[in-house]
Amino acid sequence: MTDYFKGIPQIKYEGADSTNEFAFKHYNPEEIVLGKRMDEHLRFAVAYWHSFAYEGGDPFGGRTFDRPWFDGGMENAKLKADVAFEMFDILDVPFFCFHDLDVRPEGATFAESKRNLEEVVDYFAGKIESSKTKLLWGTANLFTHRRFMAGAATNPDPDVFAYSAATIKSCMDATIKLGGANYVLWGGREGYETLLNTDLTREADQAARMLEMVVNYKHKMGWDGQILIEPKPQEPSKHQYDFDVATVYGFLKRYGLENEVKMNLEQGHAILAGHSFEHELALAGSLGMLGSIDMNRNDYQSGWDTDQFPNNVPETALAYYEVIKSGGFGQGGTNFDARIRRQSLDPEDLILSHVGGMDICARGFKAAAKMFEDGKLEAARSERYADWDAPANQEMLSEGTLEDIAHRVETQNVNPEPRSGRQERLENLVNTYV
Ligand code: XLS
Ligand code: NI
Ligand code: NI
Repeated sequence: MTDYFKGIPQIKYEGADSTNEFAFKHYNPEEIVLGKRMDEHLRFAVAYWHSFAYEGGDPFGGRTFDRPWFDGGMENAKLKADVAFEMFDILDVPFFCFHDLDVRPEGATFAESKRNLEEVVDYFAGKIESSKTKLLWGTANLFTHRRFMAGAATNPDPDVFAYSAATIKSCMDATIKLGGANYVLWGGREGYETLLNTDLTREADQAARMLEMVVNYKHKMGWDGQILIEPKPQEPSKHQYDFDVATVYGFLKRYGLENEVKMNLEQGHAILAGHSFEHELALAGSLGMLGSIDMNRNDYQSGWDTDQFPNNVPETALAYYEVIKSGGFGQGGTNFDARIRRQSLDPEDLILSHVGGMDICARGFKAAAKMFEDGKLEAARSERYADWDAPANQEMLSEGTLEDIAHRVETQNVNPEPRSGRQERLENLVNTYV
């Protein structure tokens, strides 16, 4: 036991009337909703990078946090792991997620970095054995070190492509060894700073080749985890290739990988792409591409990817509604890709941010479940399209030709009568749940 969280109790569900800061008011892991426990629906995960590696920096200033595991080598990596698993335990969170760089010291060579990762992974494996917390997903950090400044798979330098492939292999090995459920690829620098020096055709082919090798390796290892791409339109790149769900789907189709890869969707990234989170989720659901989510929110004034904890029930309700509609998470989950603000210095802040986030998600989820069970929204949606059931209309979608349709419109005097879209009525309906 470290003494990092000393005095902080295990967080328990106490119900909506509780005034205890260190308690869940809405997230009751055992509560049965839609026939399943809440913890099995939501599958919460803590993001290692934000909670244990983030130092409090912003573009104008460096470290504000004072964590005893910052700086230094393997001893501190293990101290960090000890504290991390203590936090998982306090929150009773079923999963965590990590990048290689979050958990191990960077070595002087690739081989040394790999050995460091293996040592930490062995340490994690020991902890996972006696912990309730498992690995939701692993990933490689292919964006922080300067070698990746012009991309990883899409770099003009083939040595960077090779270094990235080797890094991905070691991170997939770590994920598989730890029993992870998914492997995520987020290409923060797979894009460009200026088109003037960029060959779009080559870079797309390189990205596809890397992904194909990842998929092949997954199959070779007989691993049943999901490979997930996480879309984001920009930041840190001026333009990122995996812009949004639609773009990623087009890319996967172009290279024949659409049945091998799904997506990890992030609230803040959807907003940066000019969409709502529910748009991205609905489209992924419709394409059969929804794998997992990164839950957070951006600051709506600054326009940056500020990775704050969610705190808006109506927004999370609409997001979870789409998740429920597409059949739930399966192997995915709700990863808090969220960090506390740089003035939130205390160990309590780390805990209570997650408590609040989990409660907000639980409220949103329960509202969404109720809305789904009642079926009124879906009934209204179906009714809007009901005329398509008529045989003459079905025919337009199958063998009808332009000439047939033109003939029918003319001879039967088809004359469309506009109908209300009822938007406000539907908004009112949704507001009865949230
Ligand atoms: C950054 C991304 C990153 C991925 C994992 O914006 O959200 O945190 O989730 O590499
Ligand atoms: Ni992000
Ligand atoms: Ni993310």
